Amino acid sequence: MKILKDKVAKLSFVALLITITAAMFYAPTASAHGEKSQAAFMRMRTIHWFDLNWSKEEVVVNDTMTISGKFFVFSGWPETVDKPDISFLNIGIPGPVFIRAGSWIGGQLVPRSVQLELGETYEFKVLLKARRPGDWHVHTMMNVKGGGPIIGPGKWVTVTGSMSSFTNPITTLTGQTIDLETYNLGNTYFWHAAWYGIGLLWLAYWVRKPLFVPRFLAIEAGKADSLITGTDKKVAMGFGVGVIAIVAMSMASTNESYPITTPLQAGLLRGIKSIEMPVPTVAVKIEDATYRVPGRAMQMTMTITNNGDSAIRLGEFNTAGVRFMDAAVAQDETGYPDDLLAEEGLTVSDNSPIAPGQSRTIQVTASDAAWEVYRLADLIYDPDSRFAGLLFFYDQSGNRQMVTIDAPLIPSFI
Ligand SMILES: [Cu+2]
Repeated sequence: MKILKDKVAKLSFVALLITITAAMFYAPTASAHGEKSQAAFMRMRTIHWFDLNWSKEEVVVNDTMTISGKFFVFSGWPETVDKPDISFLNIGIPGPVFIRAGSWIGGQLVPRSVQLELGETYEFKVLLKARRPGDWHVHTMMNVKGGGPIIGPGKWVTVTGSMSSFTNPITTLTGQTIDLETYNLGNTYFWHAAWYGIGLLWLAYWVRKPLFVPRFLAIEAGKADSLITGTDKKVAMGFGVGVIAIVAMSMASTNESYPITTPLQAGLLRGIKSIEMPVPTVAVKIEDATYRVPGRAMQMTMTITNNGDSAIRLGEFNTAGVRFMDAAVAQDETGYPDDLLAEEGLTVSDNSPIAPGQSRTIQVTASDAAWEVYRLADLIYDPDSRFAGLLFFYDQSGNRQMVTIDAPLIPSFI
């Protein structure tokens, strides 16, 4: 009976080990990012990305591409999300399929976190170098401490070539040129294998002995002391001393080989330059906004007042990276991702030019499957159903003005 219990215990232990190991090595390829599952209010009321440009749709391994554009840090930032006091400009991709060779906000290199101000618009650029061939969805992204990664629009980019030719050469501060892709990789493999081996030896020593149930019974019977023999103590001490000796010796030899090391740099960059946006001469008041669930359309009644000196028309409504456009006024010429572009998604009851000094109340409908596909309509189930976005107005000579809107959204199920 005792032997049987022991066998079962050992087998269970081995099975557990196999399960854990399998879980570590099994990592299926993710085909999407879950960008659609990020709460709609997070995408609509935090960072508004616009004027985006992905410089290439196809890149060869080792070649570079840039993603550039602007983002507006929404003034009506939700109370439930920490303010972007510590933010990091990032790119949302499935793992290191590109490396980020550099990123800039307002022309300043930002390898660190930055402090962003609500209500400001910033210009940014990220330089990427292709590493792994495949079709990848490349998103803009802002990591906000206390707010999580806030994902921006994504576009499919194809990387061609072969990953084995990828190099990432850099010159260290001591003048040595190394390839970060393969630098000291042998060392990494060696230490992983070495510690794994030592761990297995340690396990093997103890697994030979009676395991859980017999040990439990021995302890219950008050014979706990008999479970650890003199040899056990010696072996354990040997392992302890050995491990400390290996760490001390390898640390000494590392210090000797690399006398100069600097820690990874961290810290916060303040005073990042934002774009001086002209004060809009268009005033927009949202009278009401409803979302019609069956029609996948949002309808807004808004009063637009033109305080400027040239006539203007509404050309675009942009929210969560989805662009609803009135093709008669504005078209996209940047190759914006199709699924996020509703070229004729904006219907305006009267979109004739609004003359200077004039005020007009209009019905604006933004309709596209993107409301459902991108799950923005989930907003209506929030306890604070508000939407927000950017409106772009154009005058006859093509000048653009940006106005932000922020209002409650009432759903309609009929
Ligand atoms: Cu994606």
